[in-house]
Amino acid sequence: MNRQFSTLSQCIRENEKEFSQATGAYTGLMNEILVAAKIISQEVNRAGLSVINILEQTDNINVQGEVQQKLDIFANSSLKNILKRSPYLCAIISEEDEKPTIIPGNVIKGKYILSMDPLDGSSNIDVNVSIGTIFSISRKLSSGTEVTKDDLLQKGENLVGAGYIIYGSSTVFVYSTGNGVHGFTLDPGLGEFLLSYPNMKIPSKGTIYSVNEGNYDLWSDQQKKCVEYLRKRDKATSPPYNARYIGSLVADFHRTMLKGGIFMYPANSIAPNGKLRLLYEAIPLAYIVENAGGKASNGFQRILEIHPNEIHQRVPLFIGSKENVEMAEKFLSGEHK
Ligand code: AHM
Ligand code: MG
Repeated sequence: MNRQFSTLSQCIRENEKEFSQATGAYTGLMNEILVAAKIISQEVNRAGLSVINILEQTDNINVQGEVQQKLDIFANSSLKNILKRSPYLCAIISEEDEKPTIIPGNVIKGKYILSMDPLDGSSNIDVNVSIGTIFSISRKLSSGTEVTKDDLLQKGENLVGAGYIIYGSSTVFVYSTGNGVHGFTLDPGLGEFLLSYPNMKIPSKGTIYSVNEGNYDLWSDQQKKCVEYLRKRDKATSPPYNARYIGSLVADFHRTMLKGGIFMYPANSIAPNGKLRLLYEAIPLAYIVENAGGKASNGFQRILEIHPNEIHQRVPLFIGSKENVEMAEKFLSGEHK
């Protein structure tokens, strides 16, 4: 049988050829992430088999004050064990670690910094709901022997690439280096990610909204009005919206990429900056969605223009189809009533 397919490694290599000054470092780094993704995928798929051992919560509390589960720790250490030995990286920022990991031998020669949420949505593991890894890659700006605060806290506009891996009914790896967004599905038999979503484009408008409405009472009046508008059945010009909320960011985002619509995690009176983290959740997904023709905002400003002040900073997130995100922004500014 003569099957025509492209693997993720082939596409990454071909992508490198488009940059005349490429040294192969980025390709090398992506291949290391890819290996870690396969390891995590295998472990996530086995999680149901060893419910007691793997899913038992550990006593560790992460920097966000949440109970870490064993698979979070497994994903964090799998990625870090591989990436710490990478000659291409000088620092790793992880949701699970209070401080950035600086790789001492690489501060001068490692030209990239990786920010990641190793296993997002981990409270969903024990109910078989999709979970995911989110990452972004930026360049070290300074040339000295230290990784500076400015190197670590860069705007999303500076990214060199970003991606996410969803561990769902299949494992899908989606990434962009600023030149389109491509998705690959893991063929478990071959152990290879095969191109399944070439050049992904998000619809300019969708009919799905995704938000935790359990927080309704805590929202601003403008936020309430926005969701009330989406729930109205008597709009003459638009089809009615459907609500979908998984509570697992990568899964909610992946659906939004494919079907269009809007995912929101707004500010509320208890969490004035929302829940999601700027550096390793909002920025990478904003980079992906913009490269697919969509939009990402904190309600007032483009996510990729926000300058992070600290590595675990939170940000309200409105992400998805361009028209839907613009509509939400109009509600928040009071322009749309
Ligand atoms: P986590 O990083 O601790 O896994 O939390 C992030 C998750 C996201 O996946 C999801 O979008 C959000 O939390 C859901 O929050 P809520 O339960 O408040 O709706
Ligand atoms: Mg997370």
